[in-house]
Amino acid sequence: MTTDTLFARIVRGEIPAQIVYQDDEVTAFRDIHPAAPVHVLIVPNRVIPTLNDASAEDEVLLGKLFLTAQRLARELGIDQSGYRVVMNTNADAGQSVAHIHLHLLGGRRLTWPPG
Ligand code: DGP
Repeated sequence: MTTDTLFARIVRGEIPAQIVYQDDEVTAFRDIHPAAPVHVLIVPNRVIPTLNDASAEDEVLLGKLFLTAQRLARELGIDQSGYRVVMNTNADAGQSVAHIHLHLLGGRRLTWPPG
């Protein structure tokens, strides 16, 4: 499994990004093409290419991605107004980086269903 994804390079500090949170397991940074006033990507530091590749061993890590989104939503002031957490998988969903990432979106009224 490759460890050299674009997001792994951001995690390692080799590519600049506006990091809003980082610990030993997860990193959160601003999306370079924000689709909403708040648009943060939350990634595991360890590469899992797609959700299809996750296993029971990743259960706690996947939960941590969501709890990080919850905390950042609060810290960024969108927890009460509302926010969306999305993980795209493979081509039909538009996944463009093979390193799983949660999108945390908020700060405006989001439409549903997504396109
Ligand atoms: P997805 O389509 O779900 O794979 O989302 C990938 C997101 O990654 C997309 O919204 C744009 C963002 N992105 C791509 N390249 C970079 C980068 O170099 N830096 C940052 N901060 N975000 C990036």
